Amino acid sequence: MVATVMAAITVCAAESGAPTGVPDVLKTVAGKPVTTVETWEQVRRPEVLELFKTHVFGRNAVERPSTLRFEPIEPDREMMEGKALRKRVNIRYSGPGGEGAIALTAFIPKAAQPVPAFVLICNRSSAKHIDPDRLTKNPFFPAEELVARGYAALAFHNGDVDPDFHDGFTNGVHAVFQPDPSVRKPDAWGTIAAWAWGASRVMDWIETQPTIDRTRVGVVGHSRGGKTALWCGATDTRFALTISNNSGCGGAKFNRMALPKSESIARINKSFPHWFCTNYKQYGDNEDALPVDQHMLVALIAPRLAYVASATLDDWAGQPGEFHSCLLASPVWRLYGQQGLVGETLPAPDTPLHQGRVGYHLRTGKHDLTLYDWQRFMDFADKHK
Ligand code: GTR
Repeated sequence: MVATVMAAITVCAAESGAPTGVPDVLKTVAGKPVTTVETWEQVRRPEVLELFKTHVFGRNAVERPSTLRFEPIEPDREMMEGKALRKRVNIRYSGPGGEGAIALTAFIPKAAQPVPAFVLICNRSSAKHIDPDRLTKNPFFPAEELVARGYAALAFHNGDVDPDFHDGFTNGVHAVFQPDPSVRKPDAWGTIAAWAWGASRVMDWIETQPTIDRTRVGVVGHSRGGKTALWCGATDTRFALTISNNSGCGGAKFNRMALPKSESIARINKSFPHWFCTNYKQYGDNEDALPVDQHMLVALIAPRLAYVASATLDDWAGQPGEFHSCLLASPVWRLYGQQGLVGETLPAPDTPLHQGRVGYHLRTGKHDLTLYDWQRFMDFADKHK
């Protein structure tokens, strides 16, 4: 691990010195340098968003459907020794291909003022990882800790939006809005885009809740959920904070970096053909042809808060690549007169970088979402409120 990290740091240094072939986040497609917030917001940011839709995640068939409605699953209940109110709601929608529902669980601390919130895109089983009854408490979703620190804890299962297997887009939200998969275009939304869409529908519900401060909501995801959180934060500017934990390839990991132990675009498309749009397939073993790299995904979050977390034993996610994207995205925050990532090289394990509006930490341990990670996310959110 140390050797991999050292080798990659050398690559980082070489690349940040004189990047060759790396798409410049602050240069328009026409080759013009972007030197003002106005040009970023009106020209370059829309271009970058378009590039990710066309080549990576695909284009949503629908945004907020007119059929969207919120239906309580059961009456609200006081939980956590009266410290929180639990709300369970089905976020329902329908389209030409049928109906869908996302079961949302929310624990909202009792407070005099509306509270900030974290929304977890849960890519592990709901029963063990969300458990609305809190008989099973899993650090993957430490609702009690979040509530104790004044945050509402919200979670939904990604599979409610679209089951995580390659079925040719005949189930889940894809089939609700595009019942005939044979007419899918090469830039039609994949499963990650669908999950991100689900998180946006949770935000639609949050906007109806007077006890939650909608201006301070973070979206959090781990691994495939971390890729999803980044795409959600990039596409839905209502989220004030975007947190990607161990997101790796297709998430925060910079592609144009020699990290042989980490997942490649070819590999991810082979193992998970449904995650990205069809166009993304052409970049397997052909990363240099991709008109974006993942620092541009992080940059789409600016000037809002972004956070990337890695784990020392998670070579598959390519820790130095996750760090490098934060570094190369940071000039966009500087355009706003803000600090992006404050730190030049991959920090020592368990030494979070929280000073700027792009946070980063490398946790000791394996690929996972742990209480340590959540505590650092809350520290960062506390610091930058
Ligand atoms: C792996 C996959 C990664 C990551 C991970 C996860 O199998 O290769 O891209 O998303 O699964 O979601 O746990």
